[in-house]
Amino acid sequence: MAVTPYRFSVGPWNLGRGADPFGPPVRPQVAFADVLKAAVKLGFEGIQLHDDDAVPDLEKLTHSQIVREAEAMRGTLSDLGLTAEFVAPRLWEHESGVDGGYTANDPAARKWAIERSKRAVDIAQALGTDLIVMWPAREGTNVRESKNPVEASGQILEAINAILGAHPKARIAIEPKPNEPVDHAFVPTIGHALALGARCADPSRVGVLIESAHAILAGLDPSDEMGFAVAAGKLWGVHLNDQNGLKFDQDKVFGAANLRGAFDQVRVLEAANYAATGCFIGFDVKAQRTQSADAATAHLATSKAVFLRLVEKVRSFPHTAAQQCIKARDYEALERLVLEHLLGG
Ligand code: 3MF
Ligand code: MG
Repeated sequence: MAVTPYRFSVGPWNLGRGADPFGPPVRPQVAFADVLKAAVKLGFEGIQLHDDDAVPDLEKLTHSQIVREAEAMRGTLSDLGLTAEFVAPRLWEHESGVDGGYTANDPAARKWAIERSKRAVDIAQALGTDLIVMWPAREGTNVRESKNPVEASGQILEAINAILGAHPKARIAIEPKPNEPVDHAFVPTIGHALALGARCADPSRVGVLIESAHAILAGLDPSDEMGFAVAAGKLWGVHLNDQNGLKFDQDKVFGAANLRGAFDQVRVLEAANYAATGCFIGFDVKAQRTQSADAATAHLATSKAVFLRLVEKVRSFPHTAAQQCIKARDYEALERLVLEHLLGG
């Protein structure tokens, strides 16, 4: 039987300018057309888009202008053999979203957030995808007493229902993250995301997108988070990357901090036959600040190469020997087997 190849995707923000909270940009902005060229060159088929990546300045446009621009973007992508994976409403950069969108204390801001999310559904439909990614970035608090967590769950649910109501085919993948930019986020883990999905108007249309680093920031194992979502039939996207413990969100190259952890994630994806679902392998990785502009796509090439090497490692894993170790409850022998295999022995 032929093995379904993996499909890879990338977002324009992964070709960043190298700015961090302590210093300005060090590389010129990569023009959108060049992002697409780089994606093609690196063998990525899917483009992940924020609503305003797909339709710049969308807040200044009418509804029909937004749809027309999104349709034009679809043409631009398909001319290059690319396809839009998802659209994510970028609520966290707009002044109305300063206190969060769906859970803002100001009712006018909450209304804005829902309206903007519905526009993201229109953009997604015009781009030919049903998938909306919801990263609830500022849906949380820096001062715990500033919001009511019971009300916040209800407000997020209301937003989910509004998005689902915007189009009968719209599907949402919630991308949880425990902190950054807020201190405590209301949707920190896959368990929270799935529980919200189960309570919405149409649970069949809500799933999750798991980012490795976000799980690590929550003190969890990304491969177990993936396994939990797979068991529920809800793993609709991944943002593979790496994270060196509990720090700022590093978006390191996949496998760069914990190669065994990366192997374990690929192991779950392989066991789930993820490639056959048609869902994408996305990388949410940042180029290092020291990287020169002409080499600032290497982090993507390396992440993809590491992923494919790890697929081979999973496929060539000595399963029978592992089963014998497990049967004998000799977990030290299993540990050795895994490490030797990863070391190439
Ligand atoms: C932040 C993220 C985001 C989301 C993206 C898609 C900027 O930690 O991971 O990347 O992935 O906005 O929703
Ligand atoms: Mg991400």
